[in-house]
Amino acid sequence: MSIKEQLKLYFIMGSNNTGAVEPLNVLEAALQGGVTCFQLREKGEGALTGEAKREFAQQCQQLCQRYNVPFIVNDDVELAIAVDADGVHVGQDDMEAGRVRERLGSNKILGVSTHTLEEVQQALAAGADYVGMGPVYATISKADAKPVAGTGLIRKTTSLHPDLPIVGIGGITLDNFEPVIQAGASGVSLISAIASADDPFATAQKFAAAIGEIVQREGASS
Ligand code: 3NM
Repeated sequence: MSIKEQLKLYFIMGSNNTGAVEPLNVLEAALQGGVTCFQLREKGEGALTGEAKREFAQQCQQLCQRYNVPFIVNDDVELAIAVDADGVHVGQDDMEAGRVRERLGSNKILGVSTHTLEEVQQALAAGADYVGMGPVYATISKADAKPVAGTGLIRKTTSLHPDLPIVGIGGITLDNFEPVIQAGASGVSLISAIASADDPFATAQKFAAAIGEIVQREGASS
């Protein structure tokens, strides 16, 4: 599967994103529902550290392997290497992307959060496989999120770099994801729409079906 295909429905979760529900149950439901990529993002209040984080990471990884879905670690390059994750995602305030690529080698997935065309260029030069762009809409899941960006940069970047896999992030729901794909993103990345859903399985399934439809429609018309 190409990276663009893997990015279609990119679920992000930490152990503290699922309220009273057991996080591994939410992840398994999401995988059964059809998420195509998973990122472990262990951040904020109550986030696991040390050995507990590593154990949780391995439990998530085992589930992802069972469903044949890439397991990406947010920010923690050493953890990713220790568990042999499929890749790493870094933001602009994390380890510099070029150094991450050096640590990971060439056969792992590297994703970088970008907010300007210059950051996109830098990410490409550093060897990024895909870029994340957000927040497209207002988000409650990231305390230090930047101002809402809409889909403008996704559109601009798509026209300059049509082959670059892009994923939109921030406040994305079943009701508002279409413009993100229409702007040129390969997929959507989200936490709360699935992690806080009453039925994560059904929600992931609806996303997967709806995104599949629109990607096909956009592909046919371009
Ligand atoms: N990064 P939700 S927004 C992890 O703008 C993250 O780079 C963002 O969570 C960015 O789907 C965000 O619940 C949070 O809004 C996404």
